[in-house]
Amino acid sequence: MNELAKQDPQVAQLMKLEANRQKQGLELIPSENYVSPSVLQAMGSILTNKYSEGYPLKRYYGGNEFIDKIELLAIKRAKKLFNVEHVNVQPYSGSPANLALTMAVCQPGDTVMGLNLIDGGHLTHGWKVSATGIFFNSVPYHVLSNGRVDFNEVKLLAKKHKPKLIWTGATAYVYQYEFDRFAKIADSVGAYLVADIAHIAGLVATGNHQNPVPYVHLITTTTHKTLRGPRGAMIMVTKKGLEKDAELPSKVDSAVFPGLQGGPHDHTTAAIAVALAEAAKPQFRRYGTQIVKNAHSLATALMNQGFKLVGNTTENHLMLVDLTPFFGPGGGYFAQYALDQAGITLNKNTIPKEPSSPYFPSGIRLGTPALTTRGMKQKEMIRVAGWINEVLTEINHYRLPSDKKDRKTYLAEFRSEVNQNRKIKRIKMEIKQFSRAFPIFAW
Ligand code: DSN
Repeated sequence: MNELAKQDPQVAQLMKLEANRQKQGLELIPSENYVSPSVLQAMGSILTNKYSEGYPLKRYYGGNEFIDKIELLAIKRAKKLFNVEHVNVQPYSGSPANLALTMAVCQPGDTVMGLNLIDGGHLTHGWKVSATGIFFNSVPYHVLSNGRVDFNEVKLLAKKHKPKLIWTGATAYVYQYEFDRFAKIADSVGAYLVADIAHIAGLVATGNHQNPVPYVHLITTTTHKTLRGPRGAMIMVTKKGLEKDAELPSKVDSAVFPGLQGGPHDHTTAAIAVALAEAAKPQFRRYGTQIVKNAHSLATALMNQGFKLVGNTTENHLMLVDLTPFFGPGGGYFAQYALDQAGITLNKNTIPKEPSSPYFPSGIRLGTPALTTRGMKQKEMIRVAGWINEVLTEINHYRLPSDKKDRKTYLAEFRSEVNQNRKIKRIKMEIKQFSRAFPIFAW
């Protein structure tokens, strides 16, 4: 029996159940992945015992001889992998990284532009309830009905509002981010341009996405999505960034610490270093290519089953399905819940020109990074699309009540019916059986 199970059987049992859920289901949330045993080992290590406020060789605590080496190694690996001039590996995760970046180049009240949340953008690109929208003047841009960024609007807004900072990047965007087009606009108004590559970092590292480095001044990324590292983040400064503002590295570093954070999470830093070394290997290059092939295969299979995909395509690792033909407005909730019961995890998500609301959106978002880590290929994607179709066809008679008062009872009945549905139970068993052939640490 391991130590945790002996000392705290309650937590150990819950962790075991979660491990089983991860093993026996199909993970299609495009921002999730499975880390390697090495990353896991670095993360769950004695490095968590240490305090290291400050930066390598300039700490406010003693005893950082080895921590300094670990952080410097992570920085060196990140600089090499992404071909950038400066890297800060200390942000706790993507949201603090994005707030720190905004603090680094903007004063409170300065104007920032980012993709509107409902259109697929991220909270920290200036959404009104995020600190980045509360303390800064946020001017969001939008997508067209095909889901593509409306570059005419970006141009007009940038000219009118003269933003200090423009974000590119998204959480639910099925096309390549067009860094070159953004750069023309940002440069024309003298704005800092930052690429948030959290979703696509692994694809950028493997050459499966346009590289932002020649076009942007700054890059932020989480390290746990397609990059397949621990839950953390990095802020990077490019050569173009240094040319615009030689102070950018020190502005970024002091915004992270002491501006926003205290001591870095040294166990995460070590795990980031490990993940960056893995991402530099040839098998990771093959992994990046396979993610995109799988996404293409899944998108095609879904469309062959009659699903309506935003943009009728995917150019990266994720796709958005417009479920209004299935459920009318607000059906994302039904789809997410029923698929979850069948062992398929994905997100309910807004679609362009969303006719309902973010909590009851009309679409779903799904992607292939995690299934690809398990070794699945195009053929398996066809099977996955088949199960999604079976589950959603089974529940396509549900409709979200337009009167909010009626929703609680209706949804409780929906959940109870789905929980008892024999077909969904049967699919769950099939998926459990199927998943056995794809162990989580396959590579
Ligand atoms: N929460 C992440 C996602 O799922 O896309 C973005 O931060």
